[in-house]
Amino acid sequence: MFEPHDDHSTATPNRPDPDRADTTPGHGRSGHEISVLGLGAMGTALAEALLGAGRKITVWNRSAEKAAPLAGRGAGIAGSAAEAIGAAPLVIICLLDYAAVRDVLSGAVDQLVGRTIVNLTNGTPQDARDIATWVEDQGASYIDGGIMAVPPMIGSPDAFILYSGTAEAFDDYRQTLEILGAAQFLGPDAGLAPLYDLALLSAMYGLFGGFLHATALAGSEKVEAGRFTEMLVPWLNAMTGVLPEIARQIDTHNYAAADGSKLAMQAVAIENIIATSNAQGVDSGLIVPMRALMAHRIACGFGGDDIAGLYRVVASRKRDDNCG
Ligand code: FVH
Repeated sequence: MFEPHDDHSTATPNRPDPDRADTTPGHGRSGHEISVLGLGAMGTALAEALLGAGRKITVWNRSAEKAAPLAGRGAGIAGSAAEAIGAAPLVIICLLDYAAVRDVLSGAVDQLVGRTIVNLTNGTPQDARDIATWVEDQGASYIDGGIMAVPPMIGSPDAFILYSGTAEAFDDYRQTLEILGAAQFLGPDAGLAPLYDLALLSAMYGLFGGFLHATALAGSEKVEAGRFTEMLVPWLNAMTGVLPEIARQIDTHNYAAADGSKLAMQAVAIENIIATSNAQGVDSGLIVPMRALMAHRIACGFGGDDIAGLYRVVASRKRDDNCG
């Protein structure tokens, strides 16, 4: 089943049909410019932002009922993923995982030729590289993306999205992609966007993990999370201000503590955090690995390093190789 948005039917293009041709009558089979596959929290936000910018879109979701509110706003509804892919030259995919993406694309081989696939699903660099090769073998262009925003931020100036893959296709559709959030292109290797995405998310989870542990520790003496957070946020803001200096130490391979905050001193504080967590009945699982990293670096003879010295330990999985 396919419910066209209008009746400007044209032949399916056999090559990507870029933004610069947006004023021509109709791009896909129904004149729709963009198809959005996946209407979870994020896919819905993406579709709403495109509709809000006046774009003609076709949407598809495995559970069809999620498409109904968008149909009410003028989106065309495709009855299958293959129909959605065939309906527009630009196809934006935002599903739970790459297994779902592979499922959906492999059922639409005949529709892929000439499309540009922008996959905003979270995955690994290898996932992205594998699927890029497969998609390109089917005659389509591939761009991988990492969304650095939560759904309510989509379309706002705070959202940014990382892209990598076919540069020409990205240039063609940059204008459209900028509707969703600031578009940052990282290069032709499709694996780069997921690599940056996962690295940024890793920093976020470190922050959230530290926040949860700190709040639980304060909470063990009935300090309310809200009250504690009033103190925590300015402290963390001050600490993020130190990150560029730590990055400089990493880039110059000069890890010596210049300001007196030596690892040998910090290891005592970490030990006290763990001992206090245990004494207060708080799980110390989030902080214990930090102690192990510090112990290793100190055992290598680098107790005079700043926290930046731990980069040497983290950056190599082989502990024997990172005492340099
Ligand atoms: N929401 C967020 O905060 C983050 C922000 C950063 C980027 N992520 C990534 O975006 C992908 C989608 O996330 P989401 O928030 O939309 O996730 P859900 O609301 O859980 O929706 C999942 C959609 O995937 C569909 N789906 C799942 N499995 C399959 C499958 N085997 N075949 C086809 N579709 C599938 C699901 O369909 P349904 O359950 O409604 O039928 C939803 O459309 C994700 O990679 C995040 O990491 C979001």
